[in-house]
Amino acid sequence: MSERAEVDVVIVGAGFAGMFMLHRARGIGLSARVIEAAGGVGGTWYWNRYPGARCDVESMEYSYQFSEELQQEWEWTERYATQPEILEYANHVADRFDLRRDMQFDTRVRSATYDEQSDRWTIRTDGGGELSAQFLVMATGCLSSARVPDFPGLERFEGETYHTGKWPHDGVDFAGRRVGVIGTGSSAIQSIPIIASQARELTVFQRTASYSVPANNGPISEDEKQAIKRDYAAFRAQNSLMPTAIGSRLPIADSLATTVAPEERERIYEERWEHGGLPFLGAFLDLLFDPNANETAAEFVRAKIHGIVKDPEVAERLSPKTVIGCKRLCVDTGYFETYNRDNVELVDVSETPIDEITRHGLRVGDREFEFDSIVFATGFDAMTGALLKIDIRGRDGLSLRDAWAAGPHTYLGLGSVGFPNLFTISGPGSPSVLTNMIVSIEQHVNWITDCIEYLRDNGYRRIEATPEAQDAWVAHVNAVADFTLFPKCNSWYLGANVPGKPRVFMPLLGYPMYVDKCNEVAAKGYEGFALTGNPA
Ligand code: N01
Repeated sequence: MSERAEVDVVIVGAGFAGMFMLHRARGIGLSARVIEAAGGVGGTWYWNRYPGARCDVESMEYSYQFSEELQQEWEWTERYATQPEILEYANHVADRFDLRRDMQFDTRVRSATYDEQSDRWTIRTDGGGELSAQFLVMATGCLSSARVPDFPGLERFEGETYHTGKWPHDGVDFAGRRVGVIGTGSSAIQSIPIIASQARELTVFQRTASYSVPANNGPISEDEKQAIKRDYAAFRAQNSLMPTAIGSRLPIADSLATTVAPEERERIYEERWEHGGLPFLGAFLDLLFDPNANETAAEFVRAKIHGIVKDPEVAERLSPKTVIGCKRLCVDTGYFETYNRDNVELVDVSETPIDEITRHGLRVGDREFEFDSIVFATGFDAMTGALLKIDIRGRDGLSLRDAWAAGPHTYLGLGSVGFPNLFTISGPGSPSVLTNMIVSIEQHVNWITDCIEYLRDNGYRRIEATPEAQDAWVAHVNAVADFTLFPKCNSWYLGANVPGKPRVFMPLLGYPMYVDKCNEVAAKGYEGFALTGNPA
């Protein structure tokens, strides 16, 4: 039996974006319903339960700032929070702000269709549900569409398979098992040391070696927490001035790697390595712009790998030859050390790829491997995957899949031509994954809420990006990317990890300038958007 609900806003996704969107929508008196495929809140932190899953943004920063009470009362225990702790935080927020009563779990949105006569979206879910809403907000996440490559024979394997991004809720005990891990990105790098400590044998299949910097994780001291909590607002304000909206306590240096004396350069890299984590890439201003500067940081990490890994051949295989930072830098705890264990083997599949999955394992060239379990740490159809899984039809029946066939086209990453009253939170064309996601999410949700309030207060019923503004914005996002070294690797930022996906750099570098632009657009009555209605 089908039901039809009428609301002001339908929000797709109950991760950090969907939760805050619901809270803000209620705050301006809108009726709203969140539709979520998972059985609970938390988005990426609901699904990614693989061993060792943690955030690579420090916990005092990776949290909401909209409520002073919330940020004062919540106690993080470690510098980098574990997945269970972040999920607990998400559940706490859902309870504290009474969000669940407007959330529908275990429900997947199949389609969304815009009707020009009524200026409303019809949203259909699996199980036959139907909703009608004036506004549709896609809070579907950037890394939520887990991807297993199309290996021949996948269905033949008789053991157990797992994807890091869809991990069983009860956990997996690898004790006594022979395990194969495919992939060496962030998820693999976090899980491999733990799987290696449990499994009888672990074989890692590496196509591209990754740069990784130690997390140097540990408990947060009471003093450090209190120092931040004494003036949390000032701490947040400082972070929002950083290009990535992270790390004002150790910001990007203003010196150049290419002009500083070599001994001083080494000292600075050493200092950042000891500090740990993503700020390593901020050691010099030119690291992501100048290939010669970049190579000095890359060489420093390669030397570290050779210093940690005892077998020089394995160390060489683990040493990336690509630009450092143009794929997301990994942050680890004991990753390279794991290759000193007797039960761990690294197999390079960069030249001879995995040919097929077999009944008992997999085959690479003439070598057969037998496993009890295979772990796919093979990543996501990032940024557009979750959106394009839904059959979204805008004006004149235009499908989003067709509109974005050559790559995503948006204005500010918030709206797209042909799709009135549809907003994307942390959409392609916005800083999103190049920032602290929660900061970017709050900025987008606040902008969207203010925009809807403006439309309502001024008698408009429809908003849509104009082609001119969108074209100029897409050109701007590309120009910014081309000014950096980001387009130099086959990263998921470019869609290069998904065969056939258009190669377009999707996020925008530079949070503060982006925020200024969004504020300016709003201040000018949503310049670059066409507004329709009967303004008062
Ligand atoms: O995915 P990835 P991920 N044969 O795409 C390999 C965030 N995150 O889940 O590089 C063999 O990075 C692929 O090889 P290659 C973070 O933003 C954050 O690890 O394409 N191998 C690569 O090694 C991160 O960037 C945190 O050549 C194949 C791996 O699979 C993003 O999520 C933790 C293959 C995929 O790596 C995604 O990370 C975890 C094939 N056919 C994730 N296909 C933290 O906050 C793919 N691969 C710390």
